[in-house]
Amino acid sequence: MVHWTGDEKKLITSLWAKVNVAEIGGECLAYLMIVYPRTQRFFGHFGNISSADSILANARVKEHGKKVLTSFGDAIKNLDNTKETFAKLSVLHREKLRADPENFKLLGDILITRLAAHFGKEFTPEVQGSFHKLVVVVSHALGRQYH
Ligand code: HNI
Repeated sequence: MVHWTGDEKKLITSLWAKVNVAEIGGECLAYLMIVYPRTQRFFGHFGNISSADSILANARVKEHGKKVLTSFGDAIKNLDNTKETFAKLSVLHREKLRADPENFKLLGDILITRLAAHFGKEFTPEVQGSFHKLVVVVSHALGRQYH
């Protein structure tokens, strides 16, 4: 089981309290699709995703990105319990969506870059280290039902 120090928990929750989930969530999903075009195939039913501009302007991408990042926030509320928190979603992504778990890691990396862009100096190496650990933990929890 993952162990979180009190400091890590504090760094994560205090930054997360300032995150605009709708804005950063929309950006994360849009940049995932732009930087890793192979991921676009999961979202072909979202309307116009034919260029970077259209992806960034796409309301369904924004809406779904918000949903994904809100769900990511559940991990932060349940840091000691992420496997259970994502058990159902893991099954959904495997069975219904057939999303390769590698994609969870890619989204985690994009999230780190967006947090760095929004928070600048406030995104210290300690904060970044804690978030890096978190994205790995979330990606393992979501990928768990694949094994
Ligand atoms: Ni994901 C639906 C959470 C990463 C592809 N995803 C969801 C839903 C949640 C969710 C919540 C809505 C479920 C429901 O309707 O009951 N997804 C998460 C989280 C992460 C993640 C927490 C990572 C942090 N999902 C990804 C990735 C991909 C992905 C990386 C593919 C590249 N997810 C999907 C697709 C859907 C989805 C596809 C269905 C979208 C739709 O509405 O049609």
